[in-house]
Amino acid sequence: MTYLSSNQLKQYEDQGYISPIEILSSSEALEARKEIELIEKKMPNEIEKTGRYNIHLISPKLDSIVHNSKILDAVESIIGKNILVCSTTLFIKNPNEQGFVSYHQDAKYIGLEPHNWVTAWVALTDSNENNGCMKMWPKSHLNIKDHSEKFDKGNLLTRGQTVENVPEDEVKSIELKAGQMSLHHPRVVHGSGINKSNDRRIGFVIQSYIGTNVKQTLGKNSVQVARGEDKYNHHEIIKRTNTLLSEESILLRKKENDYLQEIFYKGAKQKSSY
Ligand SMILES: O=C(O)CCC(=O)C(=O)O
Repeated sequence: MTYLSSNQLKQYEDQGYISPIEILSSSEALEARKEIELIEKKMPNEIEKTGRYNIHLISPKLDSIVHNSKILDAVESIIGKNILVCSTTLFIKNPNEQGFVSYHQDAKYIGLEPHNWVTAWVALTDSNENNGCMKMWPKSHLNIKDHSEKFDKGNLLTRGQTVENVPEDEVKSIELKAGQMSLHHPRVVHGSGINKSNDRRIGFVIQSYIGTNVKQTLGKNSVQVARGEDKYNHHEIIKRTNTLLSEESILLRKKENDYLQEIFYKGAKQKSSY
């Protein structure tokens, strides 16, 4: 099954990303935003900072996006028909906050090898230059680059990992409407600026969809089988949720998020404020 045109697949191969891809209606995106905001109201702090990972384990609406068949059809054309989901991240930028993301490559710190995986960035609000949309450096996915670790205040990345000297004139802004997504390669250099608008910018990032051959080399990631079958058994399989904020799912998410913290800070000299 495919959801991507041959031009889009060629764009992924040549440039390291595809955008935009239509996934949700604007009302479905709004429903997901409302579920996030309900969780924020019911459990303040639960999905902030180190809690921003794996919301799909406690929220049926976000779970249904992770298992959305249009997304999986697109992902299948890139990594093949056996697809695992290994984690998700909410990148929320509120107005009047200074959150930004330094230019980086996901593959440098995430421990997933080989790079038979892809990240889906689903816009739950419009995402544009004014509110700090993603920016990609085309063709930067051909090799791994050096990063420095800056730990700047406001940097939403765990160590402020930064690829220096990115040529701004080559970088492309990835503007999306609520409900659209981009797909990016594990090695493409990307980042984003601050939100200068009066509303939140919410990206729900499925990071990542991995092929069943992919191992976690820095620690442990549990997974859900999104499509096909897992013949390799490299990871523990965890359940999907159909109940908002069930006690069992909150505990499971906490355990998974603790594993992620170990991966993200492996060998780091300090921790970020996020
Ligand atoms: O949402 C952002 O601005 C950055 C997200 C990001 O770095 C990623 O999806 O890998």
